[in-house]
Amino acid sequence: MPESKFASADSLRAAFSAAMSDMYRTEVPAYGTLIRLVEAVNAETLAGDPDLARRLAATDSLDRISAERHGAIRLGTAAELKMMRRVFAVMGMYPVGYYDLSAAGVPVHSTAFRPVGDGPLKRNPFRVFTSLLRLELIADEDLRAQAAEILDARDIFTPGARDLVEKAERDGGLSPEDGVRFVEEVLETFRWHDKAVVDTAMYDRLHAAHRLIADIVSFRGPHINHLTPRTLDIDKVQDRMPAEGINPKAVVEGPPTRRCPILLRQTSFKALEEPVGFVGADGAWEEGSHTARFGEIEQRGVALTPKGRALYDDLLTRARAKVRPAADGSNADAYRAALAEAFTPFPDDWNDIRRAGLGYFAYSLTEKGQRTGVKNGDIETALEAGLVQFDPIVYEDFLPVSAAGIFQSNLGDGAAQEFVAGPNQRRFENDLGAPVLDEFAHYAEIEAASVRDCLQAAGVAAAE
Ligand code: OOG
Ligand code: NI
Repeated sequence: MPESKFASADSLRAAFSAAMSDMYRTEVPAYGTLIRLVEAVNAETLAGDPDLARRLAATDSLDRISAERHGAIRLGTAAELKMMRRVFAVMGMYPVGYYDLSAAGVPVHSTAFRPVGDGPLKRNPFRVFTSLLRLELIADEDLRAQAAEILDARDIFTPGARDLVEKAERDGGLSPEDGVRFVEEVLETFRWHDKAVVDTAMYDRLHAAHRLIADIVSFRGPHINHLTPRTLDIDKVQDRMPAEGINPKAVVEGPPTRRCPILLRQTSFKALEEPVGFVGADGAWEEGSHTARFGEIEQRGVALTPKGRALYDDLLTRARAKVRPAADGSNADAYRAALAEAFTPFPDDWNDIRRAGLGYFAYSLTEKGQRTGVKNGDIETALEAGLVQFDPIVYEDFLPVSAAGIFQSNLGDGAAQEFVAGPNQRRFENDLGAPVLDEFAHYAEIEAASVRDCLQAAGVAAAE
């Protein structure tokens, strides 16, 4: 079959993301409320800032501004992670970054499956933050063995999904008809199950070991635990959640409110307690509940260099040493103030950030640069002469401290736990069956390519 007969990976990802959004809105009505609030605030923000509206219209598609940017799942075994990598690859989503959450008391490590490159990100930015349980962090050996046995007995993928992944790998793509089936089959893996595969006694033991372990081990599949649209004003959405009847987590994760946004800010409404049937005697279901699913929002800024990231980490640590945000929100104002104060050393002007080597930027020729070309190959001189301009490169990845904050606020205040384990990227990549892409190297290459393009295009223009 010629390549043009295949559904594009971007279109499959777009269809998958839309199907997930529909399913999640139906399953979790509070999420539908959040989406409506985000849409309202985005519309207000655009109406109040025509300049922003113009810039966004040039780079994004405005009608999809509130579409989901990411979701998250938690897997139980290496085999599940490996297969998930193959599933996501069909939709043009590749593992980027390694996140060790054990440092923050969560017994998982993670990557984000995401589109790589400007074109695919623009066509559909959907990514899935994917965590793998670190069973070795369960201290109770007997429980660890039982949990492993329960996990080994399940298959989270439908036979149809497995067949279509093999077909896509064999043929190099899927026909549009197969693509439709593929999305339907894959969606099943992310569906909520209100019947557990364990009895209450086992659930309670898993839960006592860690609430997340119960969430991963007790069900037939890794239900999507949240979806995350993009907001243009995260502080406003956070403030307005209570009036809409949804309960926000105590504080917005990430950097403080700034003129020049950096990295990623996120917040969520707290996970809902939902009814679940546990395996009872004689085939009966015992009524109980489980708390896992929530809704989140995000606002992204410039990707930071290792130097910028080190400064960010240092300032965040300082703020948190001063005020540790409590899950009940009792010191939220004090935390916000400490955060804002801690970040004063971080420049809040694009050119200062750029010149200090703290962020990644994409360079392009100005109109004048296109006319006259760049005479010498120095980008700084060309900038000063108004031949070249720069734009921040958006951070497309995640932050371990923020992720831990999102996990924790949905696990309850008492859930923090100490684990004596370091990061283990090699083990993770082994389980994944592939290396993860280094996000810093990736952003550095985007920046370098933009410089090359400028100078080359300029060379061509000058020679004409
Ligand atoms: C994932 C939490 C991390 C984010 O946005 O940082 C995450 C989870 O709760 O499974 O999604
Ligand atoms: Ni998230």
